[in-house]
Amino acid sequence: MNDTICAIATSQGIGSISIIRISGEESIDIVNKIFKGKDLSKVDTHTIHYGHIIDGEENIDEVLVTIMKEPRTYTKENIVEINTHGGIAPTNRVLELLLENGCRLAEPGEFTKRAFLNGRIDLLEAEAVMDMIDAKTEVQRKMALNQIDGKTSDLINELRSDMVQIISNINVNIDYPEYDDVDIITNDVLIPKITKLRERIQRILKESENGKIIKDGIKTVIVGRPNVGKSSLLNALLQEDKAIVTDIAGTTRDIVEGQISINGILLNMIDTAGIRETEDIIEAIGVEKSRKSMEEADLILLMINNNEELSEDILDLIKEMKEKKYLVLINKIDLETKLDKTQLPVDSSKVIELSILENKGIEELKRKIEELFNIHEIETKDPTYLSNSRSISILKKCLKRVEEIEESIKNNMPIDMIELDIKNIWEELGTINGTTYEEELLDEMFSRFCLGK
Ligand SMILES: Nc1nc2c(ncn2[C@@H]2O[C@H](COP(=O)(O)OP(=O)(O)OP(=O)(O)O)[C@@H](O)[C@H]2O)c(=O)[nH]1
Ligand SMILES: [Mg+2]
Repeated sequence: MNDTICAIATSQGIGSISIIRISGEESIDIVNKIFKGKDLSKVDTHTIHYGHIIDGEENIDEVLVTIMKEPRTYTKENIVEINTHGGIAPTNRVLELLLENGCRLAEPGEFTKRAFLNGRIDLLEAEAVMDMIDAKTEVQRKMALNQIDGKTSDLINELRSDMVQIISNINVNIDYPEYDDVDIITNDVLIPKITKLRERIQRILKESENGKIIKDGIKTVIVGRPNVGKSSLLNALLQEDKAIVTDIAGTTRDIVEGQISINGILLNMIDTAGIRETEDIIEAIGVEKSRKSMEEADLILLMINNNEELSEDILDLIKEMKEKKYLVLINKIDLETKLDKTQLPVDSSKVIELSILENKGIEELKRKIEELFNIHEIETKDPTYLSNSRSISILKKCLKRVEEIEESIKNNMPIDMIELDIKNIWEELGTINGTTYEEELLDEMFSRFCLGK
């Protein structure tokens, strides 16, 4: 039997109401011991009751108590919620009384963990609860809700049921090879089924990029040689003087960050130290950081100066970032043109001309970013995507193994071996929504939740 847990579910500070949540077999009995108004053990489920919380003779607070009896509750256990006045003192005093009367303080995420362990929600749905709490934009909220409603789990469940179909097809062949009416599973029959499965996984993974963008935003790094106007661009986008701007080359030495939103999608902007060879130890560390942020970026904005000739090191930078999404920004077009654009080894659709000084080109830059990441589509489509790195990495592993099976079939591997492989992948996929799970994973995952959830 689970012990009875309690926690303050609302954020702690001054507010008109605080909610203390209690879950477990004894929750009604425990609250009944400190409640004056009526006998809570005799009330109907899903009802609200007015009264006082008392400590012996002393009245502590005037409250409303909600009684929800299992199984139709968040945790599938008896839940009581006490609405106290929302100050720190009354809330803490009621919490202390609950602890003195047999409750244990819940760990972060423990209510949701119980909801999962008691089979009310699966792991993807549990993770989405946290995403909903963290949601800052409309599209983040919609994506979290779809996941809470099980739409994301359906993606995985459908994949798994396709696999069961394949496994049972193979089984019939192995177990009853003499039956005439059973379609004999030959490689010719199997290959298209596996290919379909692979394509489906690939599609889910491709779309999960949108999920990651909705959830984490687009990590956008501005790089280039010193003094080209990188910090000026950051400030212009943020519409505040966040980074120091001077005409001295090497002004920015550390990373400067800020956030803007394009149609509800967050752009995490990172301004970096201008890249050049330098004897200055501090600047050199900054340059190293610039290179590192390029590696981690979802989008690189390489800025060059219209008023300078193209240098070898810019060409090197372009080579380095070709694997990534990038745009080349030619800044200072208000000054005399010394740059020969035709020497740039990039497609002209990736080049934008700017004058930050004269506020030119910034809207075009935003438009290009929108295009590059299909932000319009992300914003308008119903967002059902895998979005957390845990599930995406499991699915990537499964994709690799499905590809291996495709190879094995082509090489005529015995069918019972293939069946075993497919079963293993089916099990692995189950770890995404927690059909199978390890204790350690649960501890790690739920510890990231907030208290009282
Ligand atoms: N003429 C002109 N000057 C600009 C423009 N954009 C920025 N500047 C100037 O260029 C100088 C350098 O700008 P910053 O934004 O500090 O350049 P940076 O790339 O961040 O430089 P580091 O931090 O040294 O790498 C400043 O004097 C800016 O006012 C522009 O479009 N036209
Ligand atoms: Mg700078």
